[in-house]
Amino acid sequence: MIEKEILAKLTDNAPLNSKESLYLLNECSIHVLGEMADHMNRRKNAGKVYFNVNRHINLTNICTSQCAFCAFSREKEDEDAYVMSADEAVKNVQSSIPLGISEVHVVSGLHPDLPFEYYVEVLEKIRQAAPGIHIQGFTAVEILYFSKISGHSVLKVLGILKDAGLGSLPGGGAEIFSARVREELCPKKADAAAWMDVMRKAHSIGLKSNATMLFGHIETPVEIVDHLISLRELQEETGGFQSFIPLPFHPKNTRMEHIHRISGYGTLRILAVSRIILNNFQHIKAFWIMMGLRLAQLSLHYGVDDLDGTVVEEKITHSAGAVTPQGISTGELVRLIKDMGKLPVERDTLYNEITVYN
Ligand code: V47
Repeated sequence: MIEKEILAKLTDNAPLNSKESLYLLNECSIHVLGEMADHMNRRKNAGKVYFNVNRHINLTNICTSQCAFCAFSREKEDEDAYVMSADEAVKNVQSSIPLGISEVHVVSGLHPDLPFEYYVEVLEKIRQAAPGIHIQGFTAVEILYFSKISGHSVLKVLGILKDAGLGSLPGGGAEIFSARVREELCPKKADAAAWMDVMRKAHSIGLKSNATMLFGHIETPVEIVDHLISLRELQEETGGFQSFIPLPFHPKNTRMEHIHRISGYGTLRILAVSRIILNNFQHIKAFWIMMGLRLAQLSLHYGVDDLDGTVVEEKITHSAGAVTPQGISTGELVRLIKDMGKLPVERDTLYNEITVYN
């Protein structure tokens, strides 16, 4: 009965309520979920699967946040703590230009003493050295931190960064919005309302962003559904989210090593449910670095229409035990997508099509 009601809503592109969403997450068969998610995805994106050629840069691993799920962060005194100079960041970008990158993705720890001006300098120097490359940088949590260390309002911080070359915001730092989970996993981190407020302000000045959800740890199905519905409501208000990226938790080398990694089955269910609940998001992205290539490939039939990416270097998940390669060539990605009967499309950050691989 409830499945019938859900199907009727999906046909009308009407938003599902919490009860219907929980039914999908907890009870609905994976086959039905896959069918619904794939149907919705095909309606939104036809058979296209997008990818972009990008490079991730993590300016520093020194972080005051000390989140329990993070294996990347270090204290200043640690032997393997590092900070890149602005010039080193530029060199990293330049070394990837021959690989055809159209985007650089900059996310870092909350460093205790780097001034806000350092981040502005990084942007300006990257823009100067590589003017054609879109800079997607700084999670909402970093933006709040910049506001704190600079004394500027969030809106002013965003304006300064935009003027210095920032093109859009990544979706990190959202974790799970539940206050209960944040209290346990990341008590020092900005709360859900603050994360949303940064996104609202970024969207209001024309900066698009992504959104994420870290799952497969201590969250409950209700908390997953609440997270997704909160994002859908904010998207209804601003329309500024481009894609949603569910991130499966990697426990290795974290303070939560006792948790078993979520199964491929569980991951596919969450991807499919995300596609179905987020009916006003155009794109659902699989970060194959965290999911593994094979599962990411399979996810293309469970609502995913975007694969990130031909990354050259990734530190956050690899610190937490990911065994996926650090990067993948465009050729490999194209083959992987075609093998699933889908049409590979290289895109830029704002989803303009660069090459369609017919
Ligand atoms: O916020 C940290 C997650 C995020 C672990 O916007 C972990 O296009 C799994 O947000 N296991 C940062 N996940 C990365 C991120 C991202 C990645 C790719 C694309 C985009 C985008 C954004 O990584 C953090 C946190 O949720 N994370 N540690 C871990 N052990």
